This record gives sequence, structure tokens and C-alpha cells, in this order.
Amino acid sequence: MRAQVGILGAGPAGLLLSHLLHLEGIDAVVLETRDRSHVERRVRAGVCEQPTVDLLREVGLAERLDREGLPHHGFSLRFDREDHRIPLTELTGRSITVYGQQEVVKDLVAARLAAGGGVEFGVADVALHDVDGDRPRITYVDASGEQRELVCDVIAGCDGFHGVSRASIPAGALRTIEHVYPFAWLGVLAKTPPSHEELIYANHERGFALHSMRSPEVTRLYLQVDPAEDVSLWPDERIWEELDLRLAVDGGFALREGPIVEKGITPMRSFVTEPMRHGRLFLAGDAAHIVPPTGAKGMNLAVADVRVLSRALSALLKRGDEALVESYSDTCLQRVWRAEHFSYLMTTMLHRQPGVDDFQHRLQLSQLRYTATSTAAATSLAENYVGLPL
Ligand code: RFL
Ligand code: PHB
Repeated sequence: MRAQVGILGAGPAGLLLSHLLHLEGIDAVVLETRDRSHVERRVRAGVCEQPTVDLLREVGLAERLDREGLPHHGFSLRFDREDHRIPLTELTGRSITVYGQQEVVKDLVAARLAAGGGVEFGVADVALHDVDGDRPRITYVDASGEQRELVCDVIAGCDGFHGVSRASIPAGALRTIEHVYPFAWLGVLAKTPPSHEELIYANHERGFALHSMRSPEVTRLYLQVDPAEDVSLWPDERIWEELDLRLAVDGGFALREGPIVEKGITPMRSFVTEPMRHGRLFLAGDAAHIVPPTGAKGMNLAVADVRVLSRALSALLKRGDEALVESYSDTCLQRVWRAEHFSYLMTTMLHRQPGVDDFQHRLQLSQLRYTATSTAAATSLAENYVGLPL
């Protein structure tokens, strides 16, 4: 089999890249190890920044997002039992849209299949070959158990943090920079209307808590926990009790409880691969970098990467112009490092570090109060949160 671009991974990065390439008249095949329903049900990101929404609109993928997505013009910062609103739109003229990653993925899969685009789910034993040469190949076993080979001009590694693409690059050709945080998030999805119209990021002495949502009927909530925490120690009542404590404010806050339908623990790390390219293999999204979720940037970075990559591959494959593929990694890494810094700031400002002294804690509270009361500080946070222009 032959394709101009072989794409590993049907997450937001891989699927959107194949759509963008299709619009450029370039044929691509997406190979995905999981089945379609798994990919469409995986609960992950919830926040689309403004540049992501603008791009999805521009490429005809925002019809359902515009109908069902929830536009948000601000969010709350809570600390010391006080609530402070960060008015995103007032400060930046832009906004975010709460629309689940799995909804973005469903829309992308539907668009790819409607256009007759190649997406193969349920493949196994994926291996990359000859990525240094100009005819790289992917071998794999398809869903019916047949051994296959896909010969490409270029391979896009969009297979997430645990995929094979990054691991296929010879040791020594890449540099990885990593920071692991001493906490994790316990995330739950509850069948209950949100308790507040906007997101709430709370710094509490018992740890961070986040109130988010997926729809007018479904709430998404997170609690800071130990990275080694066992999810079975968190029955529903304990989760609600803890959220109640951490989201509390003077004057009262009524948390709406309801059946919890999903529970999971996510470790927090920052991770960057440099460069994001080796020969004819281009890494994009979580395959190349990870941010802690506090800044809501992971999916948005994946989208930004493939926008740059689609243009670069179009120039290469249609005109033999190498300039944009040469600058691909540097162009993406500028945005990646901005998001890394912002995500680090949000994370360190909002979480309680086990074992830190009073000095660190007082600095954290001072930073929160400054952010909540200075227009300059709030604007800096807001412009990063809504997404810097692509
Ligand atoms: P994905 O979504 O991980 O997709 C990679 C796909 O590759 C497949 N795969 C393979 N395919 C072929 N061959 C192989 N050998 C393969 N190995 C793996 C996988 O099955 C998968 O389908 O990566 P992509 O496309 O780069 O997208 C990145 C985003 O998923 C990620 O950054 C976000 O979910 C991060 N994130 C958030 N991002 C935001 O922008 N806003 C948020 O509000 C936000 N909240 C979050 C988050 C991530 C979270 N978790 C669970 C990590 C909240 C959480 C809790
Ligand atoms: C979510 O709704 O899943 C969500 C929202 C904001 C974040 C992270 C996750 O910072």
C-alpha cells in the first residue's frame, strides 16, 4: 500500500492532520491501535481555546461545536474562601469554548469517513522503518489479522505519549526535557448540572480542585491527589465531601451532587522533545510534548502543531519546497514552550506541594491575590488561557 502521508494515531492531532491534508489534496492514511468506539469515548480535555475554535470553523468542522459547545467569557479563581472572577473576554476580547475532546474526535472521524478518508482502527504491532530515507514505511497487522506494509513519503507520529514514533528515533538524535510534579489529578464525570456557570480553579489547604463541565447536564470535576493514590480508596461520597471542602467560599457554595459515571487518575508532567522531527518522521501533539492539564493546553497544542505541519507537508509534497518542513520543529517549539511555561505557572500557583514551607505557601497566596486584583496580571493570564494567535 502507498500513501503520501502515513499518520499514526487517531487522536485530535492525527485526525485533524488527515483532514487538513485532504483539503490540500494530499492523501493520508491514519492507523490507530484502539477501536473507534474507544477513541470516541475517551474522556480527556474539555477546553478549546479561541485559535482552536477559529481553525475548526475555517476548515468546516465546527457545525456541532457551534451548536453544542459552551462559550465561556471568564472563570473563577478561588483561594482563602474567596471567589475572584477572571473576565477573559473583557481583558482579551476573546473567549474559550467548553466542548469535550471526544466530541472533537467524533466530529473528525465522521468528517474523515464521509470524505472516504483512510482511517484504520484496531491495528497492532506497528513499526516504523527507514525514517532516515525518502521512502519511510510502516508495517502493522490490520484488524483482520493480515500483515500489512504502508510505504509513504512522510510519516506523522501523532500516537500520543506512549506511542511508537518517538521511541523509533535513534537515541542521541533527540533531546527530552522533563519535569514530574509530586501530585496527580483524580478526575470524575458526574451526571448532574454544573454548580456554577463557569470553571472554578481552587487552591485549598487540602489541595487543588477544579469544577468544569461538558454540557448543561454533565459536570467534570478534578481533585489533586497523590500520584500513587489508589482510585478504589475514593468512593463517591468521599469525592463529593472533598470537593465540597475545597470549593467552599464564605457566603456559601452549593455543589450539586449526582451519579459519578467515570473516575480516573492522571499523573502530571511537563515533557518536551527537541527537535520534533527526525528525517521523514514528524512528531506532533502528545507524541512530542506533554503539559500538566491545569492550563488546558494539551489538545490545543496538538491542533496548533498539525496546522503548521499540514502547511509544511503541502509545500514539500506539492512543490518540493523544503523550507517549511525545515522550520517545522522550531516554529512549533516556540508555542510549545510558551504553553509549558503557562501550564507550569498555573500548576504551581494552584496546587499544594507536599512538604513546602510557609514561605513558599505565602508566595503562592500573594501570586493568587495579585493575579485576582491586578488588571495587568489578570490580562497576562487571560491572554495565555484564551490562546495566543497561531
Ligand atoms: P492522543 O489523544 O493521545 O492520541 C494518540 C492516539 O494514538 C494512538 N496510538 C497509536 N496509534 C497507532 N500506532 C501506535 N503504536 C499507537 N500508540 C498509540 C492512541 O490510541 C491514541 O488514539 O494524542 P494527541 O492527538 O496528540 O492529542 C493530545 C490530547 O489528547 C491531550 O493533549 C489532551 O487530552 C490533554 N488534556 C487537555 N488538553 C486541553 O487542551 N485542554 C484540556 O482541558 C485538557 N484537559 C487533558 C485534560 C488530558 C487529560 N488526561 C487524561 C491526560 C485533562 C486530562 C485529565
Ligand atoms: C476539563 O474540563 O476537562 C478541563 C478543564 C480545564 C482544565 C483541564 C481540564 O484546565
